[in-house]
Amino acid sequence: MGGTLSTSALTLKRLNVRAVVVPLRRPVIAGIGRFDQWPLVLVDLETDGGVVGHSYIAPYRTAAVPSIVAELADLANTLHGRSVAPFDAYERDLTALNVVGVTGVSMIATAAIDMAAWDALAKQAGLSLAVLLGGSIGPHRAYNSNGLWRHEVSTLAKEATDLLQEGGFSAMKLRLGNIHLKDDLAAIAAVREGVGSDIDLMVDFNQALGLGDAIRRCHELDEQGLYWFEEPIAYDNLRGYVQLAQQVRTPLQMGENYYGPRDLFTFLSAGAMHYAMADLMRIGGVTGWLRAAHIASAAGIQFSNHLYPEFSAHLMRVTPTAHWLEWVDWATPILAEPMQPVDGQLTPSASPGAGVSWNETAVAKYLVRP
Ligand code: SMN
Ligand code: MG
Repeated sequence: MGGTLSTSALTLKRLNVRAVVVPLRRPVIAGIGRFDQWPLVLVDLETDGGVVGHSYIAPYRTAAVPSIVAELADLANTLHGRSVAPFDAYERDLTALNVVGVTGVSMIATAAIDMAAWDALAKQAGLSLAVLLGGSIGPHRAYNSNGLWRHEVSTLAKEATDLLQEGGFSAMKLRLGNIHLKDDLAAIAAVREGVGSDIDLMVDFNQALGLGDAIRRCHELDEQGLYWFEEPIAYDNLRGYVQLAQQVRTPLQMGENYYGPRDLFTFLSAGAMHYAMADLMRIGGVTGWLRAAHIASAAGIQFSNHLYPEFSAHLMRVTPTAHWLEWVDWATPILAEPMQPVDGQLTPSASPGAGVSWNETAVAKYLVRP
């Protein structure tokens, strides 16, 4: 990592990690499980000068929080007294964690620190994160992902109408992957009954199907005018995705479960999908996103986010093939200044940093012991 001629003015003093479990307005029910509430690990990266970088990550399972908090404590030890340099930290963390694996908890902890470090750097510079990264502030089209889970079909038409109205949206995502085709068709019909056919309707199978069933199901649904088919089969079934991508007419969307930019490279270079997305917690924070976004852009593949709309809205501004922003408001209960969708678009915070800070009263209310 060539020399130490110049370093950022920020030196890490302490990493403060807390965990909250917040309520969800609508339970998340998908092929990967049911989640009635949502754990968030909150990271405060305190620096000598008083600047504090913030980030949160959401590991789905409350029971997984202690392992992530423990890994964050491990990484914090390696950072103490060092200059805040996200590139260097990312490389150092993953080199150190190689011995226990560089996916899973290792990447999640690396990503959480990386995001907080970028937030601190942007605050120190007095710039919004998008601007620090060389971009500008502006709105980006979003789809409302706050509902349409795999619950009772009779509720879907009304819920779709609600989702449309929550922020002037014209796009939303329905979760499919029922055992029988007729139930997937009924869910699509219910959404269309609620909001008509003019909206962009993405569908997400959350890895529910085997390859054979997926080939059949995707062919059967190809006539439905859906915007994308997301994760029909197990996310790591590379050969299966390559076969599916050659067969379906509706574009395949993949990537929320990729750990680090190389996973994206592997699937993209094999021709395994038509659209890509990244989840900041798994792709490796801001540093991992930037690398992944440039791989996607070089391949000419449109790139979306998965969750984390606050940081992702900044990163879309420096993503050459930026596609759709996924809007979820799941961190809103503990954020001091939550984002607000307007006319189906989201604009990153113009304040210095990423715009993620805590409503401490709410944090105290939802705090859990890690
Ligand atoms: C999803 C997100 C969060 C929890 C479960 C499922 C889904 C998505 O895959 O892409 O929004
Ligand atoms: Mg998904």
